[in-house]
Amino acid sequence: MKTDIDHNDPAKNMNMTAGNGGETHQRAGDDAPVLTTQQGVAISDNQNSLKAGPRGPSLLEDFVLREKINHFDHERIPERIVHARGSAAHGYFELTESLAEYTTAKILTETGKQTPLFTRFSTVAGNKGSKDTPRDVRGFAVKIYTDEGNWDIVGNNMPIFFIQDAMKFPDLVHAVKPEPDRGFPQAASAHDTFWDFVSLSPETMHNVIWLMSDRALPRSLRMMEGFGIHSYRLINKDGKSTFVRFHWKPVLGVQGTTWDEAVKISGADPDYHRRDLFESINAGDFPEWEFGVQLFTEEEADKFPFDHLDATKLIPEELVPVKIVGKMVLNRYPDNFFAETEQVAFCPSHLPPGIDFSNDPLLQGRLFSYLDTQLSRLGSPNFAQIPINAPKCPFANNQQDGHMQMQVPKTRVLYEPQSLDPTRPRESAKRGFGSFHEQLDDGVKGRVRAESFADHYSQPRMFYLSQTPEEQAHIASAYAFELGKVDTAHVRMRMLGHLLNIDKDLANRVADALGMDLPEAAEPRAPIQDLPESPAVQTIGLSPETLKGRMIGILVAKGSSRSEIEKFEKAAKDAGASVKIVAPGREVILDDDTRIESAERIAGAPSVFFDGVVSIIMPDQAKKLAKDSSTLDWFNDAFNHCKAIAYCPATEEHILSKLPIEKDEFVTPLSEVDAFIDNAKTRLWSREPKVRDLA
Ligand code: HDE
Repeated sequence: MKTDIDHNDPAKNMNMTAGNGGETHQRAGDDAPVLTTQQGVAISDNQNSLKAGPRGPSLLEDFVLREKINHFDHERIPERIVHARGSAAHGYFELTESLAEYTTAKILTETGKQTPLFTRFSTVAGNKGSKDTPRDVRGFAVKIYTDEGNWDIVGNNMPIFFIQDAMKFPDLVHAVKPEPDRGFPQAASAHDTFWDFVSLSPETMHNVIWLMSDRALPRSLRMMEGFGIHSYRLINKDGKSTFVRFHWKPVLGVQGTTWDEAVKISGADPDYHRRDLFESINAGDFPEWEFGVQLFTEEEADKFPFDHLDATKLIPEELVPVKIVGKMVLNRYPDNFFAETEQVAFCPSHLPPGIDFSNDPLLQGRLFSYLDTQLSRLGSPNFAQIPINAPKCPFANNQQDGHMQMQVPKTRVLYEPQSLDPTRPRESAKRGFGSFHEQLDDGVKGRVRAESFADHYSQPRMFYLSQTPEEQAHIASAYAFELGKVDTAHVRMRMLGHLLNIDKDLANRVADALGMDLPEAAEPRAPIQDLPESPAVQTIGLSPETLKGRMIGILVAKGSSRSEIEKFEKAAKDAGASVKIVAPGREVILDDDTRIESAERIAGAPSVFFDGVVSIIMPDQAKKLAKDSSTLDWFNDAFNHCKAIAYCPATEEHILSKLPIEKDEFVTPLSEVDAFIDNAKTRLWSREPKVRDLA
C-alpha cells in the first residue's frame, strides 16, 4: 500500500519558459538532446510557425512547419480489414519435448532454447478504435523468429472457423461488419446482416455457437486458449508426414465474463484487455501458455466421424489428446504501438522447413490473402524489412527495389543462375523448404465442396451438450439477445430452424425468450450424429479456482482502518491476486492519519473491473456513499455478477441494507478473510438465476 505522497515534484518547473503563445515548455540546455527535422537540422522554436510579422500570414518557406504537418498528415495506414483492434507483446517460445520423430523443424526439435516471438491478440469485427470486450472471436497470432525463418501461427481463440472455403470469407466479413448503408453497429454480430448470412449458411453453425458461448467474452487475453485451427503437416527426415493441430493453453486457465459485465466494461474501459496485458507484464506477472499438438496420421483421420480438412470441425481432445511440448511466455510490452503492434504482418504461409500445409480449402485461400493484404496495409512488398517483421536469422535473396527498400544490396548480381559472384546466396535442396510429396487422387477439376464436409450440426450439438448448465443458459441467452436485435422476422425464424437441429431444448429456450413459435427444423444435408461429449470445450468448467491473475478491489474512504485494509491486501496478494484501492477521491486519510493514494476513484472503477470486492468504510462515509449511484452499482453489480463481497458493519447498515442483496455464502463480513479469499477464486453461479432472467 502506498503511504507517502510527495507533492513536491522539483522536476516540474525545471528549465521552463513561457512561449509567446502563453504555453509553458522546456528548452534544451547545452548538453541535452535537441529536437531536429528529419534531415537532422536543429529546431529553434517548436511552438510558432514562421510569419510575416506577428499578425501576418505564414510563410511557405517554413520547412519546419511543412515537414511537421506533412508527416502528421500521413501518420495513419489502413487498418486491418479484419482483426483491426489488437494488442501485442514480445516474449519467447521454449520447447520442452522434442518432436524429432515427426519433424525436422529445429523449433520443434531443439529443447530448452528460448526463441523470441511476438504475439498479437485481436477482436475480429470492430475497427481499430473499438472496444476490447465485444462478443466476438479473438485473433491469436504468434510470430516466432526461428533460426530457420519466421513461423507465423495465425490462429484464433476458438478451434474452428465459420466457413469451409475461402470463397465465402468476404461474404462473412461483409455480413458481420457495420451494415454498409448505415455504418453501424460497430463490433457487434447482433444485427440483421450477420444473422441473415449465417442462417443461410449452415456451415457457420458450429462457430456461431462458440460465438454465443462464454469463450467469446474472455476475462483477459491471458485467459484464452489459442488454436491454429487448420490441420498442418509435420515432415520428418524420412519425408514422412504426420497431421498436426496447434494449441496454446493458458496457464491461468480459460476464464470468461458474463455478458452484462462485458457490456459494462466496454463503457468503463474500452481498453480493458490491453490495459490488463500492459499492467500484468509491467508487474512481472508474465502471461504464459503451454504449447501443445494433436498428432494424427492419415489412416487415423480417415476414421474420424468428420473430415479434418474442414475448418468448421474440431478434433475432440478426448479423441486425440493434446500433447504439451513447449511454452510461450510474454515478458515485454512493445516499446511503440505503431511500429510493432500495428506494423506486424502475419502470414499463415510463413513456415520453416519441416512443417507444411494441409489441403484445407480455407487455409489454402489464406495463403494468398495475407501476403496480399500487407501490400495495401503497409504499402510495399518490402514490409518484411520492417524490424518487427524481419527474420532474426540471416536472410538474403534477389528481390530488389520497390517502395521503402531499406537494404543496400552490395552486388552486381541480383539474379540466378549466375556465375559472376560465388558469394551470392543460392538455393539449397538440402536445407530449403520442401513440400510434402502428396499423392493426389485423379479428381475432376471443378468448383466443388467435398461431401465429407456436409455435416453441419453434429459438432455444434456436441458443443452444446458438453457445457455445464450455467454455460448452456448463457448460450441460450446469447442467442436470444442477438436474435432479439434482428428486425427481420424470417431471419429469426430461420435460425430457430437450425437450433432445432442442434438441440431441441436450446431451440425451445431461445424461442420462448423471443416469444416466438418454433418453425420446422432446417433440412440437414447429412445425418446428425450423437458424438461423445467433450468437456474440453467448456469455459466455466475449465476455470481454475485461483486468485492468480485476478484483481481484488478494496473500497476505502476517509478514516478507514489501515490494519483492515492491509489484512485484505496481504491475503489477496499472498493468494496471487492484484489489488486496487478504490476511494471517493485519489487521496485518502486513514484512521491513523496517514494519507494513501487510491488506484482509482470509485466513479471510474466499477466493480466489473474486479473479481471480488471488499468494503472498509466508516459510518459517516457509508452514509455519504449510500447516496452515490456509482457506489450502489458497485455492490449491486458485484452481486449480480456472482462475485464475492466482503463488507464492514457500516457498509452493511447504510448500503447493503438498501440494495436487493441477499446475504448468501459469498457475501461475508470483514472478519471472514479466508472465506472471502476462497470465494473470490470463483463465482457463485447458483446466484445467477436469482438475479437475471436467463433463457
Ligand atoms: Fe484471417 N485475415 N482470414 N483468419 N486473420 C487477416 O490479414 C483471411 C481466418 C486471423 O494480428 C487479414 O494482416 C481470409 C481464419 C488473425 O495481424 C486478412 C480468411 C483464422 C488475423 C485475413 C481468413 C484467421 C487475421 C487482415 C479465409 C483463424 C490477425 C489483416 C480464407 C485460424 C492477424 C491481415 C494480426 C487477419 C484474411 C480466415 C485468423 C485480410 C481470406 C480461419 C488472427 O489477410
